[in-house]
Amino acid sequence: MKLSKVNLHLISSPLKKPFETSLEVVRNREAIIVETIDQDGNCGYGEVVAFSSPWYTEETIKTCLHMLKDFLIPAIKSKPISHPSQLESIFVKFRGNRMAKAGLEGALWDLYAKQRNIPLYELFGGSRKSVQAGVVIASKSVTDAMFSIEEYEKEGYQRYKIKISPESDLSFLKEIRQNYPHIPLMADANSAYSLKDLQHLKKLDEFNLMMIEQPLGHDDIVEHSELQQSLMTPICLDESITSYHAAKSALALKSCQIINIKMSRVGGWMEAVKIHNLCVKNNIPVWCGGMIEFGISRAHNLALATLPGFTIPGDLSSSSRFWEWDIIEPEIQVKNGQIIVPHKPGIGFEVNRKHLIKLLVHKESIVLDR
Ligand code: OSB
Ligand code: MG
Repeated sequence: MKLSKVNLHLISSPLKKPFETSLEVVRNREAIIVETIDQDGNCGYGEVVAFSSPWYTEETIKTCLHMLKDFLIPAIKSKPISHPSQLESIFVKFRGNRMAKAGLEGALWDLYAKQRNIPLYELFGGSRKSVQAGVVIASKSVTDAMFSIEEYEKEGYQRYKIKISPESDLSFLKEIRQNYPHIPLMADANSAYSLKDLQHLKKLDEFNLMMIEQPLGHDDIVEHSELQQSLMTPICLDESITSYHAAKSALALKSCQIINIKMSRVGGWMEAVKIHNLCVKNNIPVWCGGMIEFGISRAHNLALATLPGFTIPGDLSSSSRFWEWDIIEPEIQVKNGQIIVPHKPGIGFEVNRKHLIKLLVHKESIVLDR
């Protein structure tokens, strides 16, 4: 691929408003924008979406910087690559650290597609011209959540996801269903329950939810299987699906009826597409999860969601959902509940340099040729 340089941009931005989950309140977001440059000056972009602390996965922005600088980038420096699919065998000797890998892998796929002058989704068989938009409501106040739904309704979102916990679930869901009996609604627990809550969880069946996401342990597959047998509402797994093999186990044990695919959580495009193909073969619908990310990661997600198995609206919302300024041009826009997929080469969006510099905390460059 005639690589010449990798730039790592550490950026930081406050969220428009706090994102409140059962585990953590996110007020500020850091990310690493990975920029790979070839000898002709083409640039590819990826985004590392680990959080500043290890509340969602074990990785953090700092562990990812360490992995990129001390292992992943040196590995592609010592072994020149002609195609991004080679990363799978180059990275195999480094366990885990999937978000760090996904950030670099994404940048190389974007660069590769740009070198060939084709949209990235075409390399993976994506074909959808627009994707359905979904939004997440993450507030501990019912009043605030109701206000948010009213606002998002104006953009026509096709699916609403609320964050729940055993303390607040029934009051939130009752209030929402009283006011919006028919909106496509799902709930994400981020592991807030255990099997002891079985009788309580059964009460959620009456709210006509599209699914309940990751009710039990973040690393569990077996107990979700037990729970699914007692619930009418489909279970969707998020945190537990860390790889193709985890997805295979979940399907074998019937632990879920739906899978949330986040390419960052599973290590990048290749693993995400393998999980997608497995799910298509087994008639398991998938949707594209979000990470409160900036536009680079959202652009990759948008491309991923054009694949045929992505039949449920994902966590794909507008740039303005989280950010005063996003770092891509144009920003991601939701119109009538849809996001148009750009057909320009690579991820199809330009980097907004002015905004990137405004959010920049630290930059490092690693030279690859020679
Ligand atoms: O559990 O799906 C989750 C955001 C950060 C970490 C975990 C999750 C989320 C979301 C998606 O719910 C939010 C978004 O980016 O739209
Ligand atoms: Mg989730």
